[in-house]
Amino acid sequence: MTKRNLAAVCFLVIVLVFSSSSVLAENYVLPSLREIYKDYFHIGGAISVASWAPKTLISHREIILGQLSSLTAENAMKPDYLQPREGVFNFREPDNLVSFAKEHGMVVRGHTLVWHGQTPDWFFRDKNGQLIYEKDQITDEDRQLVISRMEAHIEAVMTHFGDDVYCWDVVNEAVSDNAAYIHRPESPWVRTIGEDFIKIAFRKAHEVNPNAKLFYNDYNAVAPYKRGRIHKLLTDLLAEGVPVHGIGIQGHWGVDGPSLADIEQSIKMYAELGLEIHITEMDIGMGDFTEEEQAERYRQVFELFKKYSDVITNVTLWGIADDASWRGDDDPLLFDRNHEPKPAFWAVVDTDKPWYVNKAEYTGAVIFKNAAGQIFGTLKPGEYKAADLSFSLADVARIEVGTGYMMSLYESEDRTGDAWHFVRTDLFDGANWPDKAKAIAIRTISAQNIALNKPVEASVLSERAHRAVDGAADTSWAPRATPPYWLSVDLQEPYLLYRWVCKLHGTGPLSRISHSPFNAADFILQVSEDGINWTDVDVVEDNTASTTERDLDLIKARYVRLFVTRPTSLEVNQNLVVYELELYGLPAE
Ligand code: 9MR
Repeated sequence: MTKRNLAAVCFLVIVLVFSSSSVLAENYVLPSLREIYKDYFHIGGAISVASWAPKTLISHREIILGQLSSLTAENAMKPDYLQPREGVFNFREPDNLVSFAKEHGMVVRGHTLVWHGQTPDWFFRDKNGQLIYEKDQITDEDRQLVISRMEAHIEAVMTHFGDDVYCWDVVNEAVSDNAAYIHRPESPWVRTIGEDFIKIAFRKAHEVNPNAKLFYNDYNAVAPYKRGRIHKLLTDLLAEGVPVHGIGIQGHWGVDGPSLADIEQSIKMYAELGLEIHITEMDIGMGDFTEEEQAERYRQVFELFKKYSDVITNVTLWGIADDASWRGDDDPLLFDRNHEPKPAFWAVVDTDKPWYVNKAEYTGAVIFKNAAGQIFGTLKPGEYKAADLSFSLADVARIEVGTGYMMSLYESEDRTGDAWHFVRTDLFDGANWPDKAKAIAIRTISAQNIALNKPVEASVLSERAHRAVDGAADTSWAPRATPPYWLSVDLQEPYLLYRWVCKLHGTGPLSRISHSPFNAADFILQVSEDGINWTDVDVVEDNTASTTERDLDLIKARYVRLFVTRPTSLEVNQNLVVYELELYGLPAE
């Protein structure tokens, strides 16, 4: 279709796109992960109740009540908290956590009895106050003293909480990161008691409360460099009849790793030992990835957990919302700093669907706000006559269109004639809309990258140009030539583009940094309907960002070209690297 034809059917396109992912709707009931996953596993969260920390049990109460069926004290059941001095116990805050859980029908995971971290020195001092693990000669008396303290701590703590704490991370992080050892050699427990401290701890815990499920908990428990040694430790303990019932896989992960294959293989390895599996401290740091990529990663991981829900019985997130995470700026959780659900939350609501579909099913795909910014209407995908709406378009000052949807307003009730299309989030003046718009259609639009594996050409290094559209994060089109030069994609049919993404040098597997002078500095996105005449649609200048991600006013294109005039910000290095050019749009017909 030529431009003239387009005009002939009065296809008016007015799109003001801006990409803030502001809250879609305040007037809906958030789905509950606790309910959604009740036939699979507990959904847990680490809660901060420690006297020295912000109390998320209060500040994040609504999310905790709505979403969780299992609570872990982030710090308040660790040895330094419970027994800061020998015989002096501090149960007040953890008791509050336990009462809260009981009141609301939640279980409590105990974390942790024996660890090298957050454990006071007094455990390891002899009668004279000397640190036993610093001695040249450790006597049997010294060893027995440390064993008796460890056992006394286990006894006091497990007796105090009784069956209110249904499982314990009896031993935490005892396996070395160094391939030469199984047991972390520098652990004060190993240095005073010896490697047997693990057996002694589990046996004591079982004796104190035979009902409690006893876990060994560790980080990097799915990483090939470490999991073999964790597996060996557990195998040996089980062979000796030590009462270990489960493995806690912490799950402090990233968007790009560990791989699903490593996670799955590890689940199988541990399950084959007959152990129950808890994911005990899950969070997925954003790194330089987008919220959408984080969401997709959460979706995949939860999909895998569901597949193994016969052995995985608890999935606990290490925190509640990004404003209270030990990972600081890495925003690794399902709720943002304003306690609003992130794409990652919506992704796990139903792992069979994209996050934005799940979101739209609850919030509506489009929300309508008045001049005061209040929501007075939402619409799910579908077709509507303006006259039938439960609210008046006259009140609309602003609309917000969810990712993956397009709203069209039509001049006629039968949706022929002029139409205005809105993609993503839109600010608009309500002027004349009630008179003009007689019908509304809200449709899903593809959130797929339409450049993926399409035919490409380039003015230089053409034989490698396909690497920029192959979807692989580690293959690139990287010409060394005198600019300007270009790479063009044939979309094979006309599209209305609404967004483009360009992944440059810094996104590469060896760099992964958000800004770099090696990233392309000046480049232009051009479109064409015939592959001959090109129009500039977006100009990027003085760029150092590794990922360029920009919205476009809906623009029709069959061919798209990346035209590069300055391949880096450096005089001395003129090597361009494009890992991926992604294009998003709707078929123009
Ligand atoms: O989240 C906990 C943080 O508030 C503490 O400062 C930190 C100190 O050791 O411990 C964090 O929790 C850790 C958990 O107990 C064991 N696995 C690693 C967790 C993150 O560091």
